[in-house]
Amino acid sequence: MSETLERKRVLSCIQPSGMLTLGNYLGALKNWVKMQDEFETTFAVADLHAITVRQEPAKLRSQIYSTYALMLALGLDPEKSTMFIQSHVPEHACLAWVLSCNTQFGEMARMTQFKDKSAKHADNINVGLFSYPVLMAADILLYKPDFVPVGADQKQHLEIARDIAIRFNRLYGDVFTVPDAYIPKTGARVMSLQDPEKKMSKSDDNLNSFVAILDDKDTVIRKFKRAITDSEGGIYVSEDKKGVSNLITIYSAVTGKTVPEVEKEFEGKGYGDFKLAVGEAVADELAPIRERYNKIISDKGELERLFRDGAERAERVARKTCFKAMKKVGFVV
Ligand code: AQP
Repeated sequence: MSETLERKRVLSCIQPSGMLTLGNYLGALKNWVKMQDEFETTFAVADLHAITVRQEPAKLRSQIYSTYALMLALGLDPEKSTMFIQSHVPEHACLAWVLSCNTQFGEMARMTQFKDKSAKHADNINVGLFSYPVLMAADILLYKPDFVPVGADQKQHLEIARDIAIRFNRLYGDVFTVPDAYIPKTGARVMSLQDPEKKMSKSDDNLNSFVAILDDKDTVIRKFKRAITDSEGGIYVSEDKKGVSNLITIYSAVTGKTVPEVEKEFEGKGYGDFKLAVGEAVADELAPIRERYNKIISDKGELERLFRDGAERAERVARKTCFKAMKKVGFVV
């Protein structure tokens, strides 16, 4: 059997709900790039998910382009991976409906992200926000992946996707592969620079709380200089020093140095020097990405060709699974 046939399938998606952050990069995309050589990989820009929160249409459109372009700039390769925009493959919405009718209200009501997001967007607690995990289950199950890379915050949603798949298979026969969580060996959980109790998020209203991958050097350094630390002074990882610990995690992820090595490097130094070093290391890592991005985004025609082609490839797989599920529930297909 050829090596290609033996490769396990992996799928992951990212929402174009803002400019991608250092958290998205260190926690997800940096690993996706590595996975391309080991797995058969599928990556989507999850625009359907983004509208669970109110988006300004022109801004959303531009963020969809920039998210796709940034995925390319970071090293995702359409020759190696299927890369597409979720709304270009209508089977996502179609399967989500079939799965919605096989998911219980009570299961959705337990989702902590719904509770968090509805608290944050109290003026727009829409049905899509509530049933978001069913759409996520459809995103996953359509491509029959063996693994789905998930951060701690998405674990509950993968669990529900597994439950939905198992139940559907039991009721209607074998349609879906039940995927496992993939916890990458490396991959940092990056916290907000302004509130290290919260994860760094691209949709945070406080622009100083996150570093966007496309921020220029001065902005990156300024944001790190303003990062919340503490008044104790030592540079080491500790539960009581969440701000400093977060900066150490970031520095370690960017430089490849271990945490003890970082602690040793900054022994006896002040927060000012430390923050500057983290800022410079991050800015140096991001500079070439920004350069590649600027080139890619300036050729819209090529970008469109790539994502249309990706959607065609994705749909060939998605259509098969979706038709099978539709047939099983009794539709005439
Ligand atoms: N702070 C983070 N640290 C590590 N990993 C992170 N991810 C997101 N933030 C961090 C990982 O990035 C991938 C894509 O995430 P997403 O954009 O689909 O949704 P999200 O997790 O909700 O990311 P954001 O930035 O917080 O978006 P908004 O603000 O729109 O909700 C996922 O693998 C995620 O774990």
